[in-house]
Amino acid sequence: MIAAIGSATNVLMAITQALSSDCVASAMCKAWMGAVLSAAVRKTPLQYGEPGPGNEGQLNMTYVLYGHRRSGSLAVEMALAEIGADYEVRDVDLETEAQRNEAYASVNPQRKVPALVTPSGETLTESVAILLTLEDRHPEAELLPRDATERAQALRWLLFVATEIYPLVEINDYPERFSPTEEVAAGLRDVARSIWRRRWLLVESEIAGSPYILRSGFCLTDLYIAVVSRWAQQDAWRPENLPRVERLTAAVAERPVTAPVWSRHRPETTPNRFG
Ligand SMILES: N[C@@H](CCC(=O)N[C@@H](CS)C(=O)NCC(=O)O)C(=O)O
Repeated sequence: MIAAIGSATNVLMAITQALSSDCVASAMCKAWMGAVLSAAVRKTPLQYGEPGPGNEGQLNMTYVLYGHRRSGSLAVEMALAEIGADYEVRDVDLETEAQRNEAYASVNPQRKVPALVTPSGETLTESVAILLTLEDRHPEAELLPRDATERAQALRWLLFVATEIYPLVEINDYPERFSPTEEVAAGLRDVARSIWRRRWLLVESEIAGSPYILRSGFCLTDLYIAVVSRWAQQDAWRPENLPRVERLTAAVAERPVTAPVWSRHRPETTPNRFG
């Protein structure tokens, strides 16, 4: 029975991924996938708990990460893995719009993931703030280089992706939020995707290391690039146009500590889809 649920889930996930590689299912498939996946995906090995009153703010020896598969919480989860921290993930099912629930608003009033509750009970939101806080509190993990010049470049590209690219995904996923009519929404999504591609080409041309963004090697900006670059339904365009981003992502997906996290979120890319 469990095996049957597992394989049905895999098929559903493959369909979803074929239809939409976004951090959120596309508007078209969101409705029916939401109904099916809310039942099926929760039985996958991710096994997130339920967000809700009483869960947040508790003193806990572990970090509690509110997130959803393939979303921005993946970058935070990989950083926690790099640190070697104990953490628990609670699913906020974006396909069923669970982020809109009042219970989740008490964790993040902005109703987005990720949110991280620290072992001392503080709630952090905003993916970059979370990553930089983790880096600050766990310097031994060397999530950013010590060298000031390299560190500046890491921050530069982290912030570029966070501020110039990540926000476009809301327009891609929810164009109706920005548009008075459906027609305008469709056009807006196309514009967002074209800006998306232009900005990623810029990142591509600035990848100084091999395979990572910095010459000095891996840093948390690589986690961010790997996660965000998968979105906005660019699976057909990306490999040919962003070969360095693809190599960087493959390297992140294969790092010993991040590989299990990556493959839970994106089983379709492992093993070795990136060659
Ligand atoms: N600025 C926020 C953006 C977070 C964000 O847009 N998260 C997406 C998932 S990748 C989300 O929760 N979307 C749901 C929604 O917009 O309703 C951050 O960096 O954490």
